Amino acid sequence: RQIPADASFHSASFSGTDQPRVLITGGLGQLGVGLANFLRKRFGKDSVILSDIRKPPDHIFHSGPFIYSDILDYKNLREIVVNNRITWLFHYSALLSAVGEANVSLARAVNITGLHNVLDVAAEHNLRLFVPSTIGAFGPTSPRNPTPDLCVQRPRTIYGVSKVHAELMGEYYHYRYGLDFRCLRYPGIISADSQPGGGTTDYAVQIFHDAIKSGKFECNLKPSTRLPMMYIDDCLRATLEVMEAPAESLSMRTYNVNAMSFTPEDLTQEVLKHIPEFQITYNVDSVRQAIADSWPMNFDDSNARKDWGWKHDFDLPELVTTMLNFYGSDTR
Ligand code: AKB
Repeated sequence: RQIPADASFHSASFSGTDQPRVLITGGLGQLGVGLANFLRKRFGKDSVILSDIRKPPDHIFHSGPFIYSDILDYKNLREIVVNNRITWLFHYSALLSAVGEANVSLARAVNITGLHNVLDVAAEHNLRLFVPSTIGAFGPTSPRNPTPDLCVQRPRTIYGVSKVHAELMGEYYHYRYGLDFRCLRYPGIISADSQPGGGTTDYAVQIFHDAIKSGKFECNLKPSTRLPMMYIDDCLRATLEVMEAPAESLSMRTYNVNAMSFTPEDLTQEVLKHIPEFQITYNVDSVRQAIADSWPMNFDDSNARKDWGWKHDFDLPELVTTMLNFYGSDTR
């Protein structure tokens, strides 16, 4: 692997006016397909390649370029970047918080070793690299209400540890080699057409499916558990906005982004406005509850708002209306 010995190659082959050629890793997770569709509207269908190690469903395979890519296989990754003249890489492969605790060695391989491959290929080929981080990069000793960008980060999950590692490694490669690394710490992301898998904030997606399907939902967090959340449209827009922001506007390379904070109780009250017969019960999962209790309750994203003009569109009422409308069952 050949990483430049200094930062002199910085922006040698990419200028902000070029149309990017995009690769998305971990493309069949909660966010990849939505991001691909969003970027394809902006940059053209063939400019955005979705990749994963899993076989895509037909509708995804036919909606635009899809390729096999294993982030643990450095040569495979490099071949894809070279053959497709990739200039922007969105690295979405990761095991999330709850599933990571159930399989620490796999989480360590995917989230840490995989990131090393991605950083090296991005540095070697002068890519602009986006890596999502998370509220999970904070822990019980971080200030939780609100949580600023810069504070103590001592997460107690392998997911959180791997994300702090990603933030620090990306920033190190930026300062050491000139890598154009950009990172947002996402709150829990709520999406209608794609499912999360193995996260602590998943309840806030599942509740809509179950409310529509059966009018009932069993929640695995306590009613008073407050966590930062965001609707997927805001998440995708924030991601593109930070990627397009002029480098001079970025006073740092890892930003908190936020939209709202709510508890299962708050969310239930809002769902009840649409489905008065909705019923929630609680069956707390101790692993998820311990994780949630160590995470931010409110996220301070004032630097993102100040530096590159971040502004969310969806608060809780719009989120609930949109999610229920998506399933065609807004009963008002
Ligand atoms: C999880 O719950 O693990 C993720 C996250 C907040 O990073 N959704």
